[in-house]
Amino acid sequence: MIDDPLHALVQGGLSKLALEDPDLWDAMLAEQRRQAGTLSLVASSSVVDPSVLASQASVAVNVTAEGYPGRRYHAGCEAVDDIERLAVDRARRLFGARYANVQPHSATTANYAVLSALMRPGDTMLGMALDSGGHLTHGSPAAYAGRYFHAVGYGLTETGLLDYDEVAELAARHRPRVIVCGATAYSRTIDFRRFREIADQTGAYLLADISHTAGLVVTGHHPNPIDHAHITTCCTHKQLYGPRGGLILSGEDADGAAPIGSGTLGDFLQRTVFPFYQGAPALNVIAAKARALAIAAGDDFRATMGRVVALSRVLADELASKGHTVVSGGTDNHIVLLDLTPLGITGVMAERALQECGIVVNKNRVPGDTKPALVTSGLRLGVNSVALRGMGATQARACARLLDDVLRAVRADGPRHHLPEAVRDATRAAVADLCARFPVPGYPVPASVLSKAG
Ligand code: DSN
Repeated sequence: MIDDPLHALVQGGLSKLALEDPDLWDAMLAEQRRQAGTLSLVASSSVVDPSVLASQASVAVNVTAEGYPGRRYHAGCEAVDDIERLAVDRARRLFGARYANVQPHSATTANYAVLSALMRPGDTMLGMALDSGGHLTHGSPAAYAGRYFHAVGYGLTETGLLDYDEVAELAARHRPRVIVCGATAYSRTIDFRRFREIADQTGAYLLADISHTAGLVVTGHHPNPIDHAHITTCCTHKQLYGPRGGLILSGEDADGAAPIGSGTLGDFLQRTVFPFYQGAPALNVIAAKARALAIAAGDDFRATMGRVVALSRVLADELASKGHTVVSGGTDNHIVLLDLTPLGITGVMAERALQECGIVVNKNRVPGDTKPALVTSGLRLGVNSVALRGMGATQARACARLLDDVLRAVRADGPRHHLPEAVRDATRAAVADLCARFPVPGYPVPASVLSKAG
């Protein structure tokens, strides 16, 4: 028996859950087994360290604490103030930022807080178009940003590279209040300095959303936008391997004048999150953010990010050498975007066929795609999770082989897909073997995974 309240509480909770709520327990167990026994190549996901998981399962969840450390609207916040201060300090240090706000519930929330504080409905913003690799919050007509603001979208050149000339031309023509840079399905380096030049020439605020590349940024594998953008946002669950949540950061501009109202940009951003956009923060999630940020400052994380870049390149090169169409001609980050048009299958067919084999990916529109978002002509692959599992170039080549086998074997059967049984079984066996040999560090390997491995 472990005699400390943190262990006792969580262990007691798990025992109670197993006993009193078998339906929920079984579903949670099934999810843990699914993750252990499948190969996740979902670019927007990663895996939290068990200590991040434990931080989120803490009693900080019970505290209502509107406001900020030392200035709360509720009593009893001394310990959670320390938790939030730790998270803020760690975020600032990790990104080299002067200002950090760790309260946003997600990067979507962070983006909308910033956009709706900087702009009035109908004001103009310029962001990467969703079809070119941007995010819903960057101005898609399907989302709040595109509905409430006059959103203009920029895209890619014919060779699939971000079209900075188009950004400059659109900025000069439309004079946006905010330019958003950052992407969710773009595999190349983003030149934040160039974006800032364009923003300065046209009097716009520059917002960099680095949700997808935050881990590469903090380890020096991708340029850091902190001192180029006025404001930087990111989520903590994609490449920081943290809990589901967001951050707002600012560098040299943080001490400049607030866009609206008194004080500095940093003061403005504080007001923007609370009371303008959010109520009470989730302090247990902030505890988990603090833990993830500490891990992201360590050598193991740096090594993981090194593997991310290396794995991704090998995956892109191998797939290209097997004749697949890699959008943007390759990758500089964790993303490999495939255009499946030459194969005569849709993204959803490929996604489902791969899932049958234990490989989890997501269908994604590609530049110029004419298919709807739930069908698509492309697949987005990402290597955050497999890099954490310790896989290297050899395994990246193995993954490319498996992907190639399945993508070449799958056939359109009306709107459905057909995958020959032999390909499915062989791929499943290879996936099970990889999963058993490369478990997620700190996660127990379920017996069901070991038994399927060769
Ligand atoms: N932004 C979406 C993605 O990149 O998949 C979901 O987080």
